Amino acid sequence: MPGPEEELIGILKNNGVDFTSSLPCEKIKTLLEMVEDSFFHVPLTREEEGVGISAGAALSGKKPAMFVQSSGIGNMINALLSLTGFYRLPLAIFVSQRGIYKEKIAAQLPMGQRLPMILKGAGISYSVISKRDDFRVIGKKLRNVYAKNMIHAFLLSPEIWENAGVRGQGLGVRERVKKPFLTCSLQPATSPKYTRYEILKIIAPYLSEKIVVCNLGFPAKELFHVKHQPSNFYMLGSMGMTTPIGLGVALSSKKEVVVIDGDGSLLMNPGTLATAACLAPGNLTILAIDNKVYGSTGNQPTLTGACVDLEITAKGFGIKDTVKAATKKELINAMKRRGKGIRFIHALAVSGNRDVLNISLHHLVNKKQVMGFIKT
Ligand SMILES: Cc1ncc(C[n+]2csc(CCOP(=O)(O)OP(=O)(O)O)c2C)c(N)n1
Repeated sequence: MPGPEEELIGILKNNGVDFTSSLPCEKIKTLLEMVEDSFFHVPLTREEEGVGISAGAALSGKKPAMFVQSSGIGNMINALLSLTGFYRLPLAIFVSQRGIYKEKIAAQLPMGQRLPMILKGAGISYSVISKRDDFRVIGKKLRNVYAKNMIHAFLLSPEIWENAGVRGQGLGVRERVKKPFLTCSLQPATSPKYTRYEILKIIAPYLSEKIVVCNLGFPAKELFHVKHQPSNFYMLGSMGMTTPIGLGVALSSKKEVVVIDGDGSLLMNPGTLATAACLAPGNLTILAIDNKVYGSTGNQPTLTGACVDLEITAKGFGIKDTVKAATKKELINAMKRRGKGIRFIHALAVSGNRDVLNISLHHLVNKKQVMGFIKT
């Protein structure tokens, strides 16, 4: 008997899906591997971008399908309504719905649980797919999407993939054969030595007494484990907001601010580097830990492994003080040396997460502690 992912891929193939794109969720990492292997697939930097790419593909006669997390729908709504819906273009959206089944991340609840109401309010039809039995409806709905030029969302519960046994290759990105357009064209001047966790350990002494705004997922959990202090703001959701939050604090406080961002998250909102460069608060350091993957959701490649150099990107947006760091010495020097303006540290990392416990601090307590620190 095929696994649920294989069954779903079969349904998509039978209904002519020929153009896919995705931004990962940990719960569907096996499905995403199979999608990438089975269809033309575009790895996205932001879910909203996928709505535009899918619209372009539909204009060329393709049958697009997207694979995203429920939080990603929040990034898509305007484009779905004023582009896809407005021009009556077809789009099937497979949504990994979080916050509804054995959810461990509290920040997933507000968006995940309200998703049906949000779709309803937006006039977007959806099907709840809680179990494999519910797959029966997918074929019919897909035919409608492409025949009647509709948007339809399939809300996939994490329960579907539970107990499905050993599935997919389960390989990290490094072992997977890269597609030709994902081959690396960049020759890094310096090569990564440490994982994100090891980098956090190296830089930890230089974070003391600073406001630290940390990227969601494993980065926040690892920082909590390596060096918790009342001035650390841990993100638990809102991917792409790390640098904007840090920028907001730096513009409103005299204290030193260190943003610990990730390549995937920074690429979701790269325009924030332009805003930061323009306003240039001298108390802001952006440390981008670049492991070339979405490390928190199963090591799916980001485009820093293909064609993007984050340091050059920051420079291009106008940040003058930038540096690459990979060795211990480079990382320490980068953290120690402080010019007058805003600074961007491109920390090169190897992929890999440390198996640490979840953050045992309520998010509102965290907020209170950070606000208390900023006031002092
Ligand atoms: C809008 C949105 N889309 C997708 C996700 C799922 N998600 C959580 S963390 C993460 C990966 C972040 O990657 P990166 O910033 O490179 O950090 P890393 O985990 O690799 O250190 C993703 C895709 C999310 N939380 N929100």
